[in-house]
Amino acid sequence: MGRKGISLEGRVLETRGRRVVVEGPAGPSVCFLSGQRAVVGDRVRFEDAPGTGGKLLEVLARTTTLSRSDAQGREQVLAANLRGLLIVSSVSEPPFRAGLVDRYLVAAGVAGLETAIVLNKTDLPIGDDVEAELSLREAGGVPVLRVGRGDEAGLAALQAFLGERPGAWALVGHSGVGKTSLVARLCPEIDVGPVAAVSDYWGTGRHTTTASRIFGVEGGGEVVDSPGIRSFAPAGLAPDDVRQFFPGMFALGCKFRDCRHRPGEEGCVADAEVPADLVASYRRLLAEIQEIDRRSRP
Ligand SMILES: Nc1nc2c(ncn2[C@@H]2O[C@H](COP(=O)(O)OP(=O)(O)OP(=O)(O)O)[C@@H](O)[C@H]2O)c(=O)[nH]1
Ligand SMILES: [Zn+2]
Repeated sequence: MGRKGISLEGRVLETRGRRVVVEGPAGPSVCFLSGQRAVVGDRVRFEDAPGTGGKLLEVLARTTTLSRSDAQGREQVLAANLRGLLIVSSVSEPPFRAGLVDRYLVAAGVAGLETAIVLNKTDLPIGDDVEAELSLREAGGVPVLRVGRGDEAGLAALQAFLGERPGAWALVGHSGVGKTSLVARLCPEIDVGPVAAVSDYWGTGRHTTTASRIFGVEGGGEVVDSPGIRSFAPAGLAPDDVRQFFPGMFALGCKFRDCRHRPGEEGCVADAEVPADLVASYRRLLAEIQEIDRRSRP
């Protein structure tokens, strides 16, 4: 108990109700929240009390936040200080949805996060349409990584990608694309290494269901898996967000700097400079967002 009373700094690795696991200078410790709202990734000050559970003192300023709005329209922070979003999609089962990928790309841009598209289930036959959609976004600057059952090289490439980009990457994507399976493949040490040691702190065994958690990836890097984030439907986007963050569409030399690249817009170079299919995807998302935006105004 010698350290009691000393304020330490650490990072929230895992949240579960009113308790969080904080990675501090001397390893992980369980802390109790006292009024604060800490989310996974938060940098915090805490007071350690080994054995009895430490106390969270303060949540430090966040560099990035990933948020959604709840049913009452209030902002709810899902994770803090993330580096990026891994947008997980699948070749099929469920079908690849370019529109959802685009929404995530724009939402990540708004939140100041890096992005990569992870195409999973490459063991299933890939349609030309999926390849074409991916190429367009890759040409727009978004890294595309491919993984699938039995593809060890693809998995190693994803691990290397994360290892070269330290910081926490949250997995998002449609239900069934394989996020859980992917975390298990990225972090094969889950049941034996330091991650399991963290879970043992709960005193309820290893296979506990957790609200949110940062996992260390083999070879370095980190992924975040959280029910709130994985089912996070990018909402609250504004038409201007689409203009600013849609891949391959934000650095065009149109006559007007705030050009929204709608069909026939004066001085717009989008049709001349960007592949037609990407412009079409952009306009589809813009139209959807404008419609939502219009309906939400009185
Ligand atoms: N063919 C194939 N199937 C896969 C692959 N990865 C996962 N699956 C299957 O896809 C289904 C969904 O996988 P999950 O990992 O539960 O998907 P998830 O994205 O976590 O789904 P939610 O928890 O609903 O968000 C399971 O039946 C997996 O066995 C893969 O690489 N290839
Ligand atoms: Zn334009």
